[in-house]
Amino acid sequence: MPIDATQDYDDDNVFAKILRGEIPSDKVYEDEWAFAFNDIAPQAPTHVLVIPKGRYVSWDDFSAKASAEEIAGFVRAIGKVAREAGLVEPGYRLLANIGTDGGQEVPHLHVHVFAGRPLGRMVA
Ligand code: DGP
Repeated sequence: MPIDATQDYDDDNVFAKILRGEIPSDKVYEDEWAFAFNDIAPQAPTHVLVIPKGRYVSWDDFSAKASAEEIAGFVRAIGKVAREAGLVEPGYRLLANIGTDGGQEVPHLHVHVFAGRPLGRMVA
């Protein structure tokens, strides 16, 4: 069920539990600002989720409230995940779903990293 991106942060969401180590995940990267792990239902040969360590419901929440340091750290972490996985060539796709029409299901900001096959031309 897609979520309302304007809701308050829910500390019981599944990615909060992954961050706290309460449920397992297949970690691929971690630093001060971000945590990255393989998606449980991959839609491409590589399908990684990168999440900020801070409590942000969505990209909207994050872009409005996060500090410049947090934003820089998160954006750099996404780039690092892709570089360390060797994705820069032949390329990859980043995607963040936001709110009901965006199809966001987990109320903790996450950026999808897709790669490993030609992904085609993106159309909404
Ligand atoms: P979105 O629709 O953008 O909110 O995508 C949520 C993604 O999160 C979806 O691709 C499946 C993934 N996901 C949901 N629950 C879990 C989980 O417990 N572990 C992992 N690794 N991924 C999950």
